[in-house]
Amino acid sequence: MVVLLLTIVVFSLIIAGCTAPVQDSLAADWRLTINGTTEKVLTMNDLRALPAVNGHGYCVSTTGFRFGPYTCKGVDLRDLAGVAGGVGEGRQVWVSAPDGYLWVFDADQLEGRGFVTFDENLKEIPSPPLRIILMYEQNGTPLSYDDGGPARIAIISEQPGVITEGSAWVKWVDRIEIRD
Ligand SMILES: Nc1nc2c(c(=O)[nH]1)N[C@H]1C(S)=C(S)[C@@H](COP(=O)(O)O)O[C@H]1N2
Ligand SMILES: [Mo]
Repeated sequence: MVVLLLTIVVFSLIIAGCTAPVQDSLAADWRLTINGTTEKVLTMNDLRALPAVNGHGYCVSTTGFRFGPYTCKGVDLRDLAGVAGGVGEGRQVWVSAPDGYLWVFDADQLEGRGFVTFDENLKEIPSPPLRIILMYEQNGTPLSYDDGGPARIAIISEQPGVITEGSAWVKWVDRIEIRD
């Protein structure tokens, strides 16, 4: 009986060891550098400890391919900038990733304005209030590498069905800079 129990325990540990850590190490090895008036480096636990926002996200690539709709959870970009001194009047936020990809958000966009938005038929619609977040959960699960994880920019809205341009959805974000 004891042997059987031990066998079960050992096998459970082996199985857990083979499945869980892949996703875990993606997040565990990740660091986010935020450069403002000061510079801060955050871990995934630090990111998750900041106030979380939820919303609907849906984007389209330049080729017309749609990604989503998703429910998105993350941290407002203004709160992230706040960690390193905040976004001053009229400044920009530069968001980049290890592959060299960079996207710049202006002061208006940080307030959720000035984005081009589409309905599900890709017909342009007036933009509702939006929010830029650094997303770490998509549809209730940690963001996978293929989806741009562990952390990716998402442009979210309160109501579903609002599509934004995919180019702003920076994948694998590891650096945020506040610039003039
Ligand atoms: N780091 C990074 N993020 C990125 C990109 C990229 O090349 N690198 N491409 C952007 C563009 S142009 C689009 S449309 C979306 C979806 O791109 P995908 O089709 O390569 O997933 O991700 C955006 N985020
Ligand atoms: Mo794109």
